[in-house]
Amino acid sequence: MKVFLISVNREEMNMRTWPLGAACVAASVQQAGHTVELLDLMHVGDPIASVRTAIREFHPEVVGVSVRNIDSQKMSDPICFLESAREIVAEFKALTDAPVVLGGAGYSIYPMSLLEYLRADMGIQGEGEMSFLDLIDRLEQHTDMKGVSGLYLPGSGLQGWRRYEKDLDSFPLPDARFAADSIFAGDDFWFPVQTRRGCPMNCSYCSTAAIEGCLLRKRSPLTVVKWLSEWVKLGLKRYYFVDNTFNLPPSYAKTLCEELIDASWDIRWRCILYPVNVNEELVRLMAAAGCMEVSLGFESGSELILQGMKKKFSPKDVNDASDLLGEFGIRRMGFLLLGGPGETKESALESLRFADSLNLESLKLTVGIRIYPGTSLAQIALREGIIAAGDDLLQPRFYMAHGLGGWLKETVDHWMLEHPNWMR
Ligand code: B12
Ligand code: SF4
Repeated sequence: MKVFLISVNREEMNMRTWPLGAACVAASVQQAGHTVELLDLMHVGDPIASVRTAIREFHPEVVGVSVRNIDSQKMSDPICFLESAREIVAEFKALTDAPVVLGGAGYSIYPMSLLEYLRADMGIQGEGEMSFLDLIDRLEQHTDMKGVSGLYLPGSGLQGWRRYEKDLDSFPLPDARFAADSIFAGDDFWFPVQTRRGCPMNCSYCSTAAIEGCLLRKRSPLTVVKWLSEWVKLGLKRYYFVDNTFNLPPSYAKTLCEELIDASWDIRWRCILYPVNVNEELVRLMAAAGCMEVSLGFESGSELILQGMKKKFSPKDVNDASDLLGEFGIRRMGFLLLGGPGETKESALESLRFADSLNLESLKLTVGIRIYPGTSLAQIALREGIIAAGDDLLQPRFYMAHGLGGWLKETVDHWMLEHPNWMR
């Protein structure tokens, strides 16, 4: 079959990205012997014109649409990205009979409401490698869709329970054919690499369980290094480990670093750390393996707020991790999430002072927390009347502690004036 995959992610950022999720699905489709093309609209000036050209030149029999970001997650200036995605789906529907199948992180959070909103033919919640192939086979053989794992159809909903592949090594890794030439130009591109999926940490506001599930699943470190070697050969020197928690489990993180050290490549990488078990042995290995920056998502400096967010670390853990990383010359980008349940002026100031005391290289502040369906934050917001029962939360809705909004915004603005390395 001729399969066209398109990433509709249009968020503008300083950092260039590559649609890793769509590329993983494309690799799986290619390995099964289908013809596949991938178009990343992030780097395209006129998306509709690109879609028309693709249909004219490729004549797809199935179209997969990868929806990653729903909105900017900014309470003060919420930008919803769904309108352009809807136009793109409409263009496909107008110009071809090929079924349009949704997937991706954003889609997985809203499998039914986004299917209806974007007016697509079907959607697959969760990882696409197996389910999308199953779907293509059934389309090819004209058999019915009952039982396709994670598949949603308009009107009838879920067709088969989601399955989570435990051994990620069984999935092919995307190759350079799916990367735009532009990512090889310049040295500001951080090539995304995923070693693990799923997160068991269950933070109160987080949507990751809907996207990847709660069970941590891995690729073997050897497979990861083998994959990286292909990209290193092509000249890519910067990598971004997009795993939710690079350091969990610690034994995996250490083995991966050791493999990278053994490979002796001249590469640099960044990753996301969960501030527990960040000890000297790990940080030393990370630094030796090429880690130059970590995202340290501590979100608050108040013990009470951290407990409310269901974080399993204390401000002291964050402080210790941050100091160690600093000692080994690893840049630290911190994250604060202010205005959640229980937040008061005192706790917000405690967090700002705490972030200040860490002397981080940079800090991203978010004021007001985006409410995602199925989270404990959504339950709290419902109880407090911030959202209504039945609100699918597709249009951005935010939690802000009662009476704190205006004060918090002004206070954060004031602190930012004095901290040029802080951003929103
Ligand atoms: C790493 C990351 C980043 C990095 C990206 C680095 C890079 N070079 O790529 C950075 C820091 C830049 C980033 C920025 C942002 N991010 Co971010 N990010 C992530 C993270 C942790 C991992 C994404 C990833 O690469 N996953 C690995 C790939 C393989 O998985 P995947 O894309 O989900 O694909 C699989 C399935 O979804 C499915 N699939 C994908 N496409 C398709 C298509 C079809 C047809 C099918 C059937 C299946 C399918 O199969 C794939 C393989 O199994 C996710 C959290 C998460 N766990 O998903 C958040 C996440 C995607 N980010 C999010 C947000 C909000 C942002 C920002 C808007 C934040 C901000 N305010 O600035 C920006 C936007 C940036 C942009 N340009 O899009 C949200 C999106 C929520 C939403 N739906 O709106 C997430 C989900 C985090 C969260 N829980 O809130 N991010
Ligand atoms: S550790 Fe990160 S990915 Fe995991 S539940 Fe918490 S916020 Fe989500």
